[in-house]
Amino acid sequence: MNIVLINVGYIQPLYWFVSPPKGVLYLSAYLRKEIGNDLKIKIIDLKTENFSVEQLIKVVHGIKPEIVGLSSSTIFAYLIPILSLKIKEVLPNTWIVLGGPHASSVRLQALLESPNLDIVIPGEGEISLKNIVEAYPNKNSLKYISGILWRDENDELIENPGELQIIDNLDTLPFPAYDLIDISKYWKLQSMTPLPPRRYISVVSSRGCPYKCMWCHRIFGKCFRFYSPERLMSEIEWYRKKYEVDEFEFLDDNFNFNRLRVIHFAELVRRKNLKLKLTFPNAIRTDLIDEEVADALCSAGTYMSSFSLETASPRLQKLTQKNLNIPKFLKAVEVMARKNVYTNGFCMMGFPTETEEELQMTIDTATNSMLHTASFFTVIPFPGTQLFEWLKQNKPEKIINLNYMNAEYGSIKVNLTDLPDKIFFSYQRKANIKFFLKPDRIYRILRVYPKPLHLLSYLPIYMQRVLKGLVGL
Ligand code: B12
Repeated sequence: MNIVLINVGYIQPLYWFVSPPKGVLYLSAYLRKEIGNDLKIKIIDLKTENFSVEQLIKVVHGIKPEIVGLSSSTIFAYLIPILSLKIKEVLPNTWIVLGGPHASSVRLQALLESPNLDIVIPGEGEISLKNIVEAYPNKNSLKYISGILWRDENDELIENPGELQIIDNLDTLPFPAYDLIDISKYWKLQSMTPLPPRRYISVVSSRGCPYKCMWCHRIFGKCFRFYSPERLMSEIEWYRKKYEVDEFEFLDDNFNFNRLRVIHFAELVRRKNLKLKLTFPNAIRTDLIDEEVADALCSAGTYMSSFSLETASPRLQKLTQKNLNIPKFLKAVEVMARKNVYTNGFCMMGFPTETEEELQMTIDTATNSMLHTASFFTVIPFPGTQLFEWLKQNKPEKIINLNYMNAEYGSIKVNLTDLPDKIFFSYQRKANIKFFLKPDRIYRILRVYPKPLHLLSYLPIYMQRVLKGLVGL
């Protein structure tokens, strides 16, 4: 049997961050392990291949797969109806399965948006996709796979009862199938870590997060499941040997939720005397970092990490259920910065009911912190989040005309506050200007940033943010 898994999306002119498509890499490895060599899997990452729809269909048609899997976030979901239509036109018996963030966000809606889509898997995909592969070509037997959504032979949309089956023990997962992509293509592109292109592998060592931040999607649920330190170490050693890399980028939901795991992992790195370079552009819950965890992270090789403040307003921390301990956040950033870790901050501006004082509070707190760089994102309500539901109930006018197409940072104008647009957006300008023009910050960035000249490549993004603020809406 042939399967094609497509990572949907394109690199955008002002947002060129690309990450190896770990969703389809995990799925492929699992299918290979469970089903064996009868299965031939082809991964197509549209972001690196940059195929037009016609080129893509030609490649897929040439393979004649029984199943095509599409992996998409909501911002590229506009491509799903056209891709599934064109695939069905040339391969009417092929099942088209959608998974990934968009599927998890909109669930049944995805089948309504794309009349040629057969199946939606709203969450962790390994076990359900394996069950689907085993069910092919008997559509009726899909009714036995719990938690999936599908279209039957009569065009009826069906939501199977029960939860998706998930992997309880992540140590049992095979290593992601990096051999099915050309990893060197990603080494020439900007990864999620704001550093120059380099040889690296990106690692997801845990799934799920018990926190309840209202803007977040919980693709992997609230239960924190994780690789044991030994498993994490063996995966890293495998990559070092196979790809000759010593740099690893972590993209967990919450890498340090279990502090003992971090400490034990660092101990293994020390015992094996590995010289690793670790970055955490996404994976850290900052107020859980104490001195010992900071030491562990740094001794294991951490030299860059993002720290998510989101908002400095205690009221909004509570309302949004992030419940970050702000003094602990600031302390942890300081500890890491003093250890020469390049610290990048994430802030969110524009929560419903957010006031000017609260916006200013976030700007001041970030500016006066030891963060080297920071992004001041606009709050975007994605379907399927608690934030989206809150708006549906309380301020439906704010979401009525939202168009997520290409809604990466900076290119979507959403103002969920009660402030006039002009005032709200002026705070983002203020944030960038105040934060980045602080003289000691520029000095500190240049001192710690591994390749200062590379910073010039961020100028277009930075100028875009500032200019947007300057000219208002
Ligand atoms: C790495 C990352 C990025 C990278 C790369 C994203 C990419 N599309 O390649 C970059 C930096 C580009 C990025 C940017 C953004 N991101 Co982002 N990002 C992530 C992050 C942290 C990790 C993704 C990952 O590798 N996960 C690990 C793999 C194993 O999981 P997975 O891909 O979800 O795959 C599993 C299941 O989803 C499913 N599955 C996946 N694909 C398929 C396909 C089939 C056929 C099946 C059956 C199943 C299936 O099975 C897989 C294994 O269990 C996630 C958070 C998270 N925890 O996932 C957010 C996340 C994906 N990002 C998110 C957002 C909002 C964004 C931005 C829009 C933010 C912004 N405002 O600018 C931008 C723009 C996105 C873009 N251009 O695509 C949201 C997506 C929400 C949505 N509904 O689309 C997430 C979920 C964060 C969150 N918790 O809310 N992001």
